[in-house]
Amino acid sequence: MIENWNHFLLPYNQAVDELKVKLRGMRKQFQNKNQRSPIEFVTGRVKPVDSIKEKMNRRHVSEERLEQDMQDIAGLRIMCQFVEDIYQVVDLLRKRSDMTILEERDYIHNEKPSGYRSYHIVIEYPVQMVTGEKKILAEIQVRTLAMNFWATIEHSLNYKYQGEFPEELSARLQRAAEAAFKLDTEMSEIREEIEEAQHLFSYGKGATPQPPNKKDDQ
Ligand code: 0O2
Ligand code: 0O2
Repeated sequence: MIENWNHFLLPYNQAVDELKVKLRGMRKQFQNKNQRSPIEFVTGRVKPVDSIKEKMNRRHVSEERLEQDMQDIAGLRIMCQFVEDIYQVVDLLRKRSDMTILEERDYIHNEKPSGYRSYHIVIEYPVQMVTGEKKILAEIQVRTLAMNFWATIEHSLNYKYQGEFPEELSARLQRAAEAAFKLDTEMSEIREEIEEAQHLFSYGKGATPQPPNKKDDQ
């Protein structure tokens, strides 16, 4: 019986705080090199206790198995501009030595029946506690801004309908998900133009200009 949830969740809170700093740091490093970052922004949360209990009931997860069987008690989200950025971010995460990737789920090319798209990674992450090291699981969801827009709206509608969408609404959401993906595809196709414009725009905001075509390898 978990008697003190605050105590149980302490390493998860610490992991989310640390991972937010680290993932946001990746964005800063790109900006510092005057390069476009594949990461637009990062959010994170520890699953509220009520949601943990609800998911335990729904999935028949016992308290003894909670740490191993609920992979998203610590949840991070990385938002990207382009679909290609998602795979660049995933590659960067694979190379890190401060986390171990346990699972990857590509819901971008294998979208869920709802229309949901994102790339999910489950990591094992060591947290340094005063009592020693504690390895916890965390889920990182990597998605485009368009995928995030769709998922946020669909998630809030879920609260209203408790997952039991009327058929018409469900079909509309699936069509909206396809439209969002079409937007992502279109944006990828004009990506070079967009990147050039964003680079010029960042000069205007005081970034140090680089000579054209200079490979930025510092
Ligand atoms: P809701 O209604 O549940 O969406 P700071 O570090 O101070 O800039 P802060 O306040 O810690 O920011 O929050 P942050 O990092 O902006 O993100 C909090 C939000 O992240 C949550 O919103 C979630 O929507 C979202 N989030 C991030 N990762 C996940 C995840 O893996 N799963 C889920 N379900 N949500 C995630 P709220 O405030 O909880 O509101
Ligand atoms: P929260 O905190 O409300 O976000 P399953 O739950 O069986 O689909 P599994 O194996 O536990 O899946 O993990 P999966 O599918 O890789 O990831 C589950 C999480 O992905 C969900 O967390 C959502 O954050 C997100 N997700 C998956 N499908 C959908 C969807 O159709 N719509 C939206 N908006 N989000 C989705 P939880 O558990 O719902 O918790």
